Amino acid sequence: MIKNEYLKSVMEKVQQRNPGETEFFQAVSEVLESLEPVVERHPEYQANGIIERITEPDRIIKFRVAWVDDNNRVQINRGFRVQFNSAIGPYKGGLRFHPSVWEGTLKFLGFEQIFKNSLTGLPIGGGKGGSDFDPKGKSDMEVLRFCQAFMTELYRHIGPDVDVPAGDIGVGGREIGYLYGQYLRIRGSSESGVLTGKGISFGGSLARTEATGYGLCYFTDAMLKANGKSFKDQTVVISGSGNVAQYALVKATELGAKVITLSDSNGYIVDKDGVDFETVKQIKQVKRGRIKEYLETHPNAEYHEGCKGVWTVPCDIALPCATQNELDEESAKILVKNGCTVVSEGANMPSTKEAVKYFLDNKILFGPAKAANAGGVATSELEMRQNSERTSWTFERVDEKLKGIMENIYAKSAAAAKEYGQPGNLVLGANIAGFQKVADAMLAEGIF
Ligand code: NDP
Ligand code: 2IT
Repeated sequence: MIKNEYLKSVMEKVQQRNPGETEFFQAVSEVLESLEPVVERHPEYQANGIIERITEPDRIIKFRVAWVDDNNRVQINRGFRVQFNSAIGPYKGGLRFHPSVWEGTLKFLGFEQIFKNSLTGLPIGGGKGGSDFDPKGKSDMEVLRFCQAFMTELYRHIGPDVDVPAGDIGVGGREIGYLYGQYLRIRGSSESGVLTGKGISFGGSLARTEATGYGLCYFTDAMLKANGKSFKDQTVVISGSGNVAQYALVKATELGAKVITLSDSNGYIVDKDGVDFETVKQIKQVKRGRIKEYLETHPNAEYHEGCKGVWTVPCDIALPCATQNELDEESAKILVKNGCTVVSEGANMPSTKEAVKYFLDNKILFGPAKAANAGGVATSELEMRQNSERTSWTFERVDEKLKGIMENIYAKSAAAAKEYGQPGNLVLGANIAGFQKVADAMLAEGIF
C-alpha cells in the first residue's frame, strides 16, 4: 500500500491512463512503494515531476507485421517497441515473441528494464519490444520470414546509439541472426552494435548466451555468502527450460548445488540425481523439443503435467526462470513450508506481489529480478562495447566482468536497503539504487 500522497496520486493516474494493464500496475506499484522514503528525503523529485515522467514511456511504436506462411497464406501479427527511458543511455532491452504479448506486458518489462539497466552501472536506458507471434511449431523459413517482416518496420526506430534490442522469451540466437541480416540488408552498412545476442561470427560476445543464468547464480552466491551460506550441497529447484534456466542449471551445479527440476508451460521434470545439462541442451537447443523428452534418456526421472507443481518439490533454493507471475502466494507458502530459505528471480517479475510479501515477511533471502537477472543485459552492454572497439574479448574476460557486475549489484542493493532502514530487503534496495541514478540524470537534463 502506497501511503505518500504524491506517489498515491501518480499511481492513480497510471491506472487511469493505462486501463487493464495489470502487470504494468504491479511493476509500478512495487517501485513506488519502495520510493516512499526517497521522495520524502528528496523533495526535488516531486518538484520536477520525476515520478510522473519515469512512469510514462518516451514513446511506444506499434506496427503491423505481415508475412507469408509455408502454405502461402498471409499472416498478420502485431509488433511493438516500448522506448521507455533514455536518460542514462540508449534504450536497451529484449524482444519477446509469444502469443501473450501486448502493450501492457511490454510496458511492465520496459519499466523494469529502466531500473535493472541502471543497477548494472553501465550507460543503458530502458526499453522492450516484441510481438504476439508464436515461434512454437513454426518452420525455420516461417521464423525467417516473420523476422524479416518485423525488422522491415523496426529498423527505422533503432540504432547502435538509439535503441539496441536483444533476445527474451521466444527470441534467441536464430531470431537475432535473422533480424540482424534484415537490418544489414536495409541499411546497407554494418552496424553490429544495433542488436545484441548475435552469433560469434558477426559481432556477438562470448558468454552472452550464458550470461543471464550465470549472472543469476553470481548474484545469488553473493547474497548467500553475505549471509554465511553457499550453493554447496544445496538442493535447487529451477522453473523454465529456456536460455535463463539452462545456464542457471550449469552454474548452480558448478558451484556445488544439485538442481533437481526444470519445467516448461506443459509440465516439469524431477531428477533426484541432478538434471543433466547436455541432455537438456540436446532437447531444447538442437531439437527444439519439450522438457518431458528428458525421460527418454533418463527413465529414473519423473515428469508431471502442469507447471505450477514445480514449487511443491522440496528444496533449499528456488530459482524461478520461466515467466511473470509463475510463483503465487500459495506456491510461496509450500516452498517455505518444505524448507526453502532462498528465492532468487531469473525471470522478470516471476513472483506475484503477495508471494514477494510472504517471502519478505518470512525472512527468506530474496533476490528480486531487476537485480538478480541483470547479467544478461549487462553482458549485452559488454557486447556493444566490443562492437564499438571492433574487437572481441575472451570468454574469461567477459565472465569475470559479469561476475564483478553482479557482485556490485548485490552490494549496491544491500547498501541502499540498509541506508533506508530495511537491511536485507533487496526489493527496496534494488528499486532505490536503480532509481536514483536515472532520477538524477533526469534532473540534470531538465524537463522534457
Ligand atoms: P526462453 O524462450 O528461452 O524460455 C522460456 C521458458 O519459459 C520456456 O521453458 C517456456 O516454456 C517457459 N515459459 C514461457 N512462458 C511461459 C508461461 N506462460 N508459463 C509457463 N512457462 C512459460 O526465454 P528466456 O529463458 O530467455 O526467458 C525466461 C525469463 O527470463 C523471462 O521472464 C525473460 O523475460 C527473463 N529474462 C531473460 C533474459 C535473457 O537474456 N534471455 C535476461 C533477463 C531476464 P514453453 O517452451 O512451454 O513456452
Ligand atoms: O530482460 C532482460 O533483461 C533481457 N531480456 C535482456 C535484454 C538485453 O538487452 O540483453
